[in-house]
Amino acid sequence: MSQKFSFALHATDGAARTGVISTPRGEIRTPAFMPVGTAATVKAMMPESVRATGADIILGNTYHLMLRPTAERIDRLGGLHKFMNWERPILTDSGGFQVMSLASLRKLTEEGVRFSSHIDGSKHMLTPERSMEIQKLLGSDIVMAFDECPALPATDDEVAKSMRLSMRWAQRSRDAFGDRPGHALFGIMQGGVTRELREESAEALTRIGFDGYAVGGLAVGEGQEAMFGVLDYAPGFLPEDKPRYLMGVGKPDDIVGAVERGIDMMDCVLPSRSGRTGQAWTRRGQVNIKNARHQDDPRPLDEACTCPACRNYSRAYLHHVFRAGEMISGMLLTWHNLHYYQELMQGLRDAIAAGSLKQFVADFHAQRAMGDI
Ligand code: PRF
Ligand code: ZN
Repeated sequence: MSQKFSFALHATDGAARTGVISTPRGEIRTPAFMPVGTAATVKAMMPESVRATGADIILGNTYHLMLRPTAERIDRLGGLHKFMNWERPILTDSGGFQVMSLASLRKLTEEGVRFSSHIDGSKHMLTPERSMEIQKLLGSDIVMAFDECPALPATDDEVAKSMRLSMRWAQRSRDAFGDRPGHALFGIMQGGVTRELREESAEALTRIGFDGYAVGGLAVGEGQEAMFGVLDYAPGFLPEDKPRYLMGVGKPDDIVGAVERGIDMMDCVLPSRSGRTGQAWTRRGQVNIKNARHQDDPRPLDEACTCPACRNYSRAYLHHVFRAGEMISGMLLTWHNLHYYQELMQGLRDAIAAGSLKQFVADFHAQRAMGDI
């Protein structure tokens, strides 16, 4: 019985890895994609449907839940898993990144960050200690250290100062988290696109010691080439025997490139958010269901896809319900997109296990180059 948190690597192919993270709430097959459930729901999806797409773990947000309905209320109601009816693992982000992108009147100090809620303007303070407390009240299985993610472009000096603050916060997060068997704490590497800063950050985190390591501070406007440039070396600075999580990534081709470079976990709002704005992701690339070319098309989005949107509905229907503003539009496209993402992850895991990742990636790009049907 594995009641503790652990990571077992099963196979590697080049820098890519496949394995299993074991937690008391179930196993997470890696490389893993985590759908985003910001406000205690993966928008437009029932939890059993999220599971049916193949997700082993979802992500929740400290920032949103502390403001509404509050971490204390979720704790009184039995924790986030029970509250939202998702029994499997949940990873929670620590809040700093969302404060910087969503809150107003932010004031950053050594202590933490003071801000006004984007919902009602109420004033709050997040510190490493408070973030650890909130994530504990939520009952998170994988807790993220409290960090700061500078917006790029920034000077090397700004990125270095911010990274060193995040490393001091990482130590405070570690101290405040304490020892919680079955729950994991992940550190977050920062350092922008500067190799020396990434290396310094990785060393600081490794010295503190975490159950897993995230690569933060990427996909913030630097572009795919610069991001892959960092991923060519950054995962190699981290312990081989711990999971590596690339935060907030990405498009299907970002995911494939990150996995090729040694990333084990990712999350992104893209499949769920774009499902609600009429964008579908398929083997052949992106499809805009709003486009009039679909209005008489009796074919499914993707005849090879086994999701409910593709098994039971035509492009003409998906086009119609989107145009009519019907709720089933977001439900069906989100389901399809999450199904596509999870199938991509399964394909990556199988290819790594078989030692055929190069061929898988070549096929992936060749199919996309063909364009939509
Ligand atoms: N830090 C945290 N959450 C994040 C990021 C980060 O750097 C990113 C960057 N892509 C997304 N989410 N805590
Ligand atoms: Zn489908």
